[in-house]
Amino acid sequence: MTVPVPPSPPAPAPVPPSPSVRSVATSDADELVVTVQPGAYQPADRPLRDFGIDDTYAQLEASVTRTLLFDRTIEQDRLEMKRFQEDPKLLILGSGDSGKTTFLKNLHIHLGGGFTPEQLALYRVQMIDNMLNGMRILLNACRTMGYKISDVASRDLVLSYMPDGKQQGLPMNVIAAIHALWNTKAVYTAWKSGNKFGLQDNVEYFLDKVLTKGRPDYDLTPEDIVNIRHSTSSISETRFQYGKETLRFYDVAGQRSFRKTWASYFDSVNAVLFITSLASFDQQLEEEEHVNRMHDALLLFKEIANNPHLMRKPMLLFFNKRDILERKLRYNQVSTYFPDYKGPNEASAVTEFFKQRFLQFKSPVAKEPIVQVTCCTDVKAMAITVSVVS
Ligand SMILES: Nc1nc2c(ncn2[C@@H]2O[C@H](COP(=O)(O)OP(=O)(O)OP(=O)(O)O)[C@@H](O)[C@H]2O)c(=O)[nH]1
Ligand SMILES: [Mg+2]
Repeated sequence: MTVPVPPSPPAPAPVPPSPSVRSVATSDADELVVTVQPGAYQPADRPLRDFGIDDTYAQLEASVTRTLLFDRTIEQDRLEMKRFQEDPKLLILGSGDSGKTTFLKNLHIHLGGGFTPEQLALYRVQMIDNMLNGMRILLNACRTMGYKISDVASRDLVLSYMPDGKQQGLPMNVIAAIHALWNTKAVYTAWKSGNKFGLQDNVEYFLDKVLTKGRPDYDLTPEDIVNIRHSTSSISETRFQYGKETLRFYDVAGQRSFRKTWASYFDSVNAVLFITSLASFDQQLEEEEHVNRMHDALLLFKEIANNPHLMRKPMLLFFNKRDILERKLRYNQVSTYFPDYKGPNEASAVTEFFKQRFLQFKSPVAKEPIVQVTCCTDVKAMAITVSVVS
């Protein structure tokens, strides 16, 4: 018996290959997603029903654009991941106020070609804030320590002035008041004891020149920018081109409460730069006032240097703020804070002492760290350090 063969259906019209059209299967459906290069698809090229889409051209174009964006994001993510894996990455660690962000600013100056107008405007706000707050902290310290301020009008003006948060300068009467107060014996005496009440290191730099730097028409210099203090509160990535390579630097927030966020970076970085402040031997932590900052930095270094993800990676160790150490040693004894220090109260011997204290915590499997004694606010001298790091 012969079974009648039904007539074959008409063969579908062959679809001409087009480089501008491709199909992508989505992960969760059999659905065919069509992506078209922008402007390449013309409705006359192929009827919409070829795509199984019964729709208007405008709707197709809108869906195509959406899909294209999605598709590009996947492609961009893949490329970004590849670049991330290949680019050298350096993690900058250390306690709060040790100079991590200041080092990064030097990278901007020496590798990055400077700052944008938006960054400069933000730095001006921070500089004005540093000047005003610096003087307020000094005035409060004078009250606590019983140093009498005779210029009551200037004091009240500085304590009551309310900046708007976007201030690019100070009013002339406030500038004059800060200048007058800065030149009094009471404020000077309080400033010398600044380590006892968490005074920022940059107060002298800015208040010495408040008459010019406080004005709204003053142009910031690179030196001003590296002296500004604004504590970091999250991890940021900055990329610099160095020859053919893209270097990625990660600046972290150094205060204790932020340190748990660092660990997620340990695995992927290629090297660590640990910065410690030599000026911290007589200071207490901002976040925990009974803890000496140098003791905190030593314990932190011990933890970092022996971390299983980091201990075999190259490490740079900066002893920063050598200029402040030199100044402090004129009126402060290291042995008061580190009774086991028996050497002379002089910068190079003290630096060597701290260097040995840090290096004793180095892991036995680690390579010798590259040690530099730095002053991150000395922009010219930092050019050499920046080239060593890069
Ligand atoms: N005189 C002097 N000041 C420095 C030096 N390095 C940094 N500073 C100042 O110290 C202050 C703190 O520096 P930052 O770079 O903000 O410190 P950080 O380590 O980023 O601190 P966090 O963001 O809180 O973790 C700023 O006012 C800097 O200008 C230095 O070598 N000498
Ligand atoms: Mg910082």
